[in-house]
Amino acid sequence: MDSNHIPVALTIAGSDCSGGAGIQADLKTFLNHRVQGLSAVTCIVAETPLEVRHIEQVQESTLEAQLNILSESYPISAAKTGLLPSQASIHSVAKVLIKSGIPLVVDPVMIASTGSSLTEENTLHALTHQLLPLATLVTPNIPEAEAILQRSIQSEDELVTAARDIAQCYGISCLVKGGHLSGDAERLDVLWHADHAHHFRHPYIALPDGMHGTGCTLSAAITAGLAHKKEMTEAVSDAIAYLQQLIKNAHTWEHNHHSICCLAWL
Ligand code: PXL
Repeated sequence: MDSNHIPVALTIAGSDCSGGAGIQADLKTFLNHRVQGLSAVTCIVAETPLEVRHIEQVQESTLEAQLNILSESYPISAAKTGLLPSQASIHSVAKVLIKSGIPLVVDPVMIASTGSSLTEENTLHALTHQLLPLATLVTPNIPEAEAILQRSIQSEDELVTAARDIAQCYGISCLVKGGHLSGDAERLDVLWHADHAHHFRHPYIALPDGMHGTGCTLSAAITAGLAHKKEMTEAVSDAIAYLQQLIKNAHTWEHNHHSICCLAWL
């Protein structure tokens, strides 16, 4: 492989018109990692980090047409899923990916940082039964891991057992992000991979008001690392360090008496 090689990665996610999350965050992250980004749009969300106002789902046939033409046409090295708003969208993605064998990172997006639900009620079952068995890695935060496991997670020990149980249940790797646990100084993310727990401890940085898209950006950075053929632990470790830098240097605008901000992709 020559040093000019540019791997191709695919994101299957929703469009965030404010550009901080979803497809837009993923493509910016791929670009920052020297990865050619392809995208299949699952829904169009009218939102900012402060408000989710409207969601329109893309028809199944439109989603499948995007997935089919891309998988026929490009040597995709890795793929990720973000917001899959319905059972039907999960079914379409599973149908195309089951044939592909492409390394797949699943970010099990359910709720926006505003607290608004982004998915139809019955999607969790389809996600766990149809998509997780096809994944290489799933990247839940604590509320998402609690939904998958149907139990609460309240300590770092429970973070480790959650990562292990999800990984073993689906025969995949699992990164549970501990950002929602309390404490001032540090946060722990736990990767269960190849029968071992890997601990990633990092300083706690409070997210500025009006920020979203950290989960999308982290999973896209991991996907970019896998597209570059990094080992899983290296891809995860590098992606966490990358996201920490972006949060530290986030850019804030004042407008109409509120603050709104964006990760520092530039
Ligand atoms: O941050 C999760 C997320 C993912 N994808 C889209 C979103 C959001 C949050 O708002 O809008 C499209």
